[in-house]
Amino acid sequence: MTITITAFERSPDGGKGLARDTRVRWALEEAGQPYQVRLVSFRALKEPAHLAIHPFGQIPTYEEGDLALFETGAIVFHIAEQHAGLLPVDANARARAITWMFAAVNTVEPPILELVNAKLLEADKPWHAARMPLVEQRVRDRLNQLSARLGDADWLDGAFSAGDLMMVSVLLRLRPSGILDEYLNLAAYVARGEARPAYRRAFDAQLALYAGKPSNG
Ligand SMILES: N[C@@H](CCC(=O)N[C@@H](CS)C(=O)NCC(=O)O)C(=O)O
Repeated sequence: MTITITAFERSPDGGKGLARDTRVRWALEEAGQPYQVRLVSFRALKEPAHLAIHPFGQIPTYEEGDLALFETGAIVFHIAEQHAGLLPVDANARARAITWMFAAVNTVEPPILELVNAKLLEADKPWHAARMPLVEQRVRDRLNQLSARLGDADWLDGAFSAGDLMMVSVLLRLRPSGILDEYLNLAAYVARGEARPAYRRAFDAQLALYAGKPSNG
């Protein structure tokens, strides 16, 4: 059955791989599953046809036959459950990998998003400069903990899993801030994720769509 995902018609990052379709593409590449992409404009995101598959009017979505999914955590989990390579076979190791997926989107991504949004949407507010150190500290608090847990391991829990795929994807959004590079082991962890052939294919596929196109629209 054909898998169709959605992505921005014009990505705000111009193809730097920070839009969340990249993590779904990456999971599909790791799983060796072909897919097609339907591009959606910002206006169409909020129109009934798209809202029928994504109640919050966002990308990415995932469609396969009768199944329509939204939320990257759920989509990557579904892909990992259906195909080998992203979740360990051992039941306890599998449960731990799933725990890391939740940790990525539920515990690590929120302070990172707060930072991204503060820079993007609040820079003109009179309280912006006073608030930024607080927002950055929340990110560093989480990274201190994650960095301590990762130590000098390659991946979070043994072999690479969907937990790492989600965590690396979440951390990537921090790179432009420079904070990621304060943590040598986390920066190396992200670079290991980016070096995976499946990630490269996913990144290149989204870049090919946006290269040379204006990013706003
Ligand atoms: N929690 C959602 C977040 C999805 C999300 O924020 N998507 C962004 C693109 S990366 C989007 O569609 N933004 C446009 C909008 O919210 O209008 C997920 O992980 O899938």
